[in-house]
Amino acid sequence: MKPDLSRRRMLLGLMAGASAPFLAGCDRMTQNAEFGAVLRNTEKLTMGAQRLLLGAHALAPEYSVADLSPVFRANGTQEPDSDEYARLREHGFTDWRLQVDGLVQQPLSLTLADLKRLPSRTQITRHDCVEGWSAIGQWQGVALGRILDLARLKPGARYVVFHCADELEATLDGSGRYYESIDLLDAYHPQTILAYAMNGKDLPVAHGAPLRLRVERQLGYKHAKYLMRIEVVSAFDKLWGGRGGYWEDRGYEWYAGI
Ligand SMILES: Nc1nc2c(c(=O)[nH]1)N[C@H]1C(S)=C(S)[C@@H](COP(=O)(O)O)O[C@H]1N2
Ligand SMILES: [Mo]
Repeated sequence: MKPDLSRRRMLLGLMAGASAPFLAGCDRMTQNAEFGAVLRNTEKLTMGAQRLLLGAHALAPEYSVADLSPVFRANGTQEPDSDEYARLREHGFTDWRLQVDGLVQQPLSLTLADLKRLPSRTQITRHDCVEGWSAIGQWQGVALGRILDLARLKPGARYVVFHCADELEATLDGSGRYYESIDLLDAYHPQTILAYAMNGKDLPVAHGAPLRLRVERQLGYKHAKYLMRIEVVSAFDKLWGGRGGYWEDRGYEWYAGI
């Protein structure tokens, strides 16, 4: 990336050169029609590449405190129905750990305090549920990319799987457990955070305490609540229904772009 950017700056400098005295020596070169055409084409190529990249990293709109929804509906599981979760909740989630494993060089086991010590991002965004409702909320948390950097990805890493505490459908084999997955592009998106606070307070149980995913350019069901474990994988086709998520296994799209 760096060489491209400095090359671009150099080219822009050259193109502005006609009026810059210290570049006067270049005038003859830039006036040469052929050389000018090469410069213009390179510029177009560089801009095209940048636009492509920017497109992939486009930010979801952010709002102001005045836009916050007075009521933010809770959807899906409102409280995981397990003794383990009840115990964690009773102890204020001090015993809770976020496991980070799979294709990483350094598996992690992080407390809520560990996560809160890392630099955080706060964003006010609109949540869009596929069922046809939206709400604007403020989320604070740590960039998922930062956690992945701490764990150091192994070659072959392509997707991040989120394993949740709740079973949305009671099953004997565990296939009713909520899970989700995103690719590394979304995982490293600047607005993709592991949120521990909502509207300025600790994340309420109904909204995924103690930690949930915010992946702002996708629909609500991608935003896994009640995170327990993050697993880095090369493919998710062997996991549960093989479609990369609880709702995906039941027919929803894996890429739920808004
Ligand atoms: N673990 C878990 N995560 C989940 C769900 C769920 O049932 N369990 N529901 C999803 C759906 S469909 C939506 S719209 C949002 C709802 O988030 P909210 O309860 O904070 O509104 O969480 C998503 N993440
Ligand atoms: Mo949803």
